[in-house]
Amino acid sequence: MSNKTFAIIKPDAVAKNVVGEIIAMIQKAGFKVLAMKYTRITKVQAGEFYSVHKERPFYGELVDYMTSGAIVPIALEKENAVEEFRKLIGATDPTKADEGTVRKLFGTGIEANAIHGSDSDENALNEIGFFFSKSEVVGNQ
Ligand code: IDP
Ligand code: MG
Repeated sequence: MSNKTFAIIKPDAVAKNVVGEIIAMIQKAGFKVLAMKYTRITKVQAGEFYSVHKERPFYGELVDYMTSGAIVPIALEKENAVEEFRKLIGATDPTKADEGTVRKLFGTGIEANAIHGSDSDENALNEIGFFFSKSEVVGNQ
């Protein structure tokens, strides 16, 4: 089992200037940052990243939203990382997320929900590879 997961602080949270607060929450929860950058992606990249959702009605809007501003992709490590991180971020819809979760605290809607978290070990490794080359990830040198 992999102990890695992948996060993106999404454009709404970056625009709210809460990147530091979110990273503090992630670190306080015991995750080690393996790689991180402040960047922006193209529509082609966003479309590829979210290609599993291409048949969903919100796909086009999701691509527009994820390319609307800066994002902060982060590779993370912790025991049982994928499941632990999904607990830390809360439900997709911030109004349904548990108190104290990242999405409850910082999300503004079902789309602009502040943060992404991988949903499986396999996807975590693929998503880390989508944003970072092997040598950029701590421990992979
Ligand atoms: P997740 O991020 O909690 O895993 P997914 O179902 O994988 O949720 O959806 C990916 C992203 O697509 C969500 O985080 C959110 O930004 C957006 N999204 C999900 N459902 C909806 C919707 O019903 N309307 C608009 N955007 C949505
Ligand atoms: Mg998902």
